[in-house]
Amino acid sequence: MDRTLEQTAQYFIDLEERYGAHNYHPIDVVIHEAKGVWVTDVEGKRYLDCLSAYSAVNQGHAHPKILQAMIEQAHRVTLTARAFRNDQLGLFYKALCDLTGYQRVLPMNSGAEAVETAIKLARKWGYKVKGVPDGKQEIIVCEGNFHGRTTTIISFSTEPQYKEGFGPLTPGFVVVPYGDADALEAAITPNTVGFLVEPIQGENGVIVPPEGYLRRAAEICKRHNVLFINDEIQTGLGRTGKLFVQDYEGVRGDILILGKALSGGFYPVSAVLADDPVMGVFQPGDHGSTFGGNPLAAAVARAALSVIVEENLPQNAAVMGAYFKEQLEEINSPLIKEVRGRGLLIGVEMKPEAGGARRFVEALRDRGILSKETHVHTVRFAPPLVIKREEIDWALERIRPVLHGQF
Ligand code: IF1
Repeated sequence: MDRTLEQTAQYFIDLEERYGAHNYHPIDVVIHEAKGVWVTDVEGKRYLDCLSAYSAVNQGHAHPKILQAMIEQAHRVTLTARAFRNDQLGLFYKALCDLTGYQRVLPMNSGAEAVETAIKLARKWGYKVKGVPDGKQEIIVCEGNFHGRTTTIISFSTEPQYKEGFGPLTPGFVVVPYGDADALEAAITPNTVGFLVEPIQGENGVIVPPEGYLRRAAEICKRHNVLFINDEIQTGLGRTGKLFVQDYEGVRGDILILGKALSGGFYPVSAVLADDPVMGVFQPGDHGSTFGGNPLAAAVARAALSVIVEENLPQNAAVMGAYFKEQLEEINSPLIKEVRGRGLLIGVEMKPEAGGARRFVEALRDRGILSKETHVHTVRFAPPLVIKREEIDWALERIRPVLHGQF
């Protein structure tokens, strides 16, 4: 089929390369549209999406219920600013609190903004409630953490590239090994106000901590009057087979941070959840955001939450994820070092002699599977939670030869 230049992938790649900042090294697939687990590129090729925009489209691309909610609200009003009230925000607050059992919500936009909000909340709580002198507040974080890209957040990253050249960095953070509850307890001082952790480290390569780690960490935090701050921006809202990873161990973060799938990928929506004793330290004027809690975001998020519940997505992620992971483990390729994950958050770490995950990701793309490498050697598989078994089987037929190096 003859295509005009403007219909070729290369045309769009060249535009991005010429005019865009080079802060990413994307896989060269130019997506034109998407529905459910499938995406189609500008040349009509179809792919099964095994990244879900880093777990932002748990509900599947272009979910009709969320789309409908967005269109209807967009026709009414999209942004009022928090100088005034609107008829969507309170409904969103209630839906999120009813679903999670938390008493209060602070709505933001990006995940990083929600993490920054949680950091400010913990520091303020430490100062006003725990009595830590202002400026002395400490927050403990983990080796291998990923919580976003703002200057404060990368200040406590342990990934040199994420922080090099971005100084001066924000002080007040203490790094401990991930998965080591004893190291956490040893790092606590009278000035410690919070422990910020991902219950499964996504960007670090889908690192699942030892069984009981979250429970022990939460107990240690309680015993030392330290806020347990659980970042479930990537792992939350059904991704790992329960609504939240914290549910596996009966843990309840003093602060719970959500984002990504909170909007089903339609709009940047994030939120910080806490109960009155913590959230109550914020007074009018302490914190805010132009778009945070806008009526369009609230309407979209309410629909996104109802899809997760009505379509029983956590349960589907548990069943499909167990099957997907078991099948990946059975591939038994000499190039695979380990298959890790929970629910539909799965990482396949290749051995160093395999030459890095990128070439496998590109071979998978050539066969119609979209995935992404992380930390050089790990291929991440995280399809939308609406995926069916026959779609996983379709993917496995293409994944098996590639992970055997047959390409
Ligand atoms: C990129 C991956 C990276 C997150 C957790 C907060 C945020 C994220 C646990 C910040 C965001 C995104 C960012 C994006 C790629 C992706 C990602 F882990 F999901 F794969 F980078 F590590 N907490 N993760 O995972 O949320 O501000 O982006 O909305 O920066 O390349 P955000």
